[in-house]
Amino acid sequence: MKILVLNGPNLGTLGRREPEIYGTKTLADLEQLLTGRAKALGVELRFRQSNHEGQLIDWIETEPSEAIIINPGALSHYSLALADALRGSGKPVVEVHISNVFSREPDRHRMVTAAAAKGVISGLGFEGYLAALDYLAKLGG
Ligand code: CA2
Repeated sequence: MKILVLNGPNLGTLGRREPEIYGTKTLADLEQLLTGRAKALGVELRFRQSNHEGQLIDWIETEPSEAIIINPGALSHYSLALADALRGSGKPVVEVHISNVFSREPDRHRMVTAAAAKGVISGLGFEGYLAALDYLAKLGG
């Protein structure tokens, strides 16, 4: 089984800013953590990060995978285009947020892309990605 792991705007600089919200670990640390778990599960992961909405949509449309884990970053709160692409993929999607968006500013409580996901995990840090991976691996495909 192949799972596409997408991270959206600003997540390429994880670990370098606002550590009180996002922690001190980098995107490379996250990828290493997930790769370890994926090996144990017998799942193949494909990692992509972009600051651009259109690039994320292109990957959703073209990257081969049976399921998607996505942290759309702030695009979660307003991108109907990204929501359409996720819905259009017909694949099981789990949306992950490192921080608990519901304990933050009201603008972050609006979750547009979440409606296109099977489920959403918010506030568990990198553990949220691991939980998403475990769940999707169980679904198989
Ligand atoms: O909690 C999350 O994972 C977020 O998706 C992160 C997004 C934010 O806009 C969402 O509301 C929640 C990106 C925040 C800025 O990215 C940074 C990355 C590294 C260091 C500082 C900020």
